[in-house]
Amino acid sequence: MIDKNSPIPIYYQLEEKIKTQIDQGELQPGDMLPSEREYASHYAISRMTVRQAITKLVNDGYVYRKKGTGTFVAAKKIDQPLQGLTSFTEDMKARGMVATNRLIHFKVISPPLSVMKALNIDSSTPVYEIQRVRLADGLPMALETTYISKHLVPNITEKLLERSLYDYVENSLGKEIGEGTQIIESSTVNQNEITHLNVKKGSPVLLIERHTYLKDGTPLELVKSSYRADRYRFMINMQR
Ligand code: 16G
Repeated sequence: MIDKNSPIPIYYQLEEKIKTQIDQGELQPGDMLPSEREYASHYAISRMTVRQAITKLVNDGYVYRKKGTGTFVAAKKIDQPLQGLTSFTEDMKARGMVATNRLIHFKVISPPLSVMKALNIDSSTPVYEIQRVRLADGLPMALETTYISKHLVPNITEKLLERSLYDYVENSLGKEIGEGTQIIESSTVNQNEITHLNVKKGSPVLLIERHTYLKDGTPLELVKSSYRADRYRFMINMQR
């Protein structure tokens, strides 16, 4: 029950209660939450307080509101470890999900300065610019733009981009991927991300820039991705 004499705010008690129900599986992804009115009368608290708790849960990605229908439990966030240098396809496979890709654009360009620097090439080196939506079990997770030198990774085709790029580099071209660096920062979606990630204006995203190198030190790729912050969390193990 809710303890009205507790110094813990009532909205927070309700929020924690609903969170526990979600974590313990009493409320499953896709389930509709009771209405504000039902919560209010069940716990004898005000609707304003209920709204405050639910708004907090919406902002933290636990539930989402559907206009004119109600509030629903959101899909669980994916916890992505930051230790290994893995591909999207491998990440999804590791958690029993199926990765698919939707190709947005694919062309050969003359590289802009930032790409020249990242790939250590000059402006005369043609570069593939690939934009794909990465989906897990059919749900869009990230919008990813990859720059990769055409000389280093030749013969990329639309068909191939339906599959794993790392698999092509390693198993078809026989090149060994060595290491990468990654920068993660927060932002909100732009118009392109709203369209392709199927989210509302103002939704949070995690912007990731990855620089990947082959074992011999040659820069392999520059990748700029926007991950849905309501679907993804990054996890790091720390030792002392
Ligand atoms: C991940 C990588 C991306 C890489 C891709 C290869 C991040 C932020 N990005 O999405 O740099 O190009 O995997 O995936 O993790 P694929 O082999 O499945 O095509």
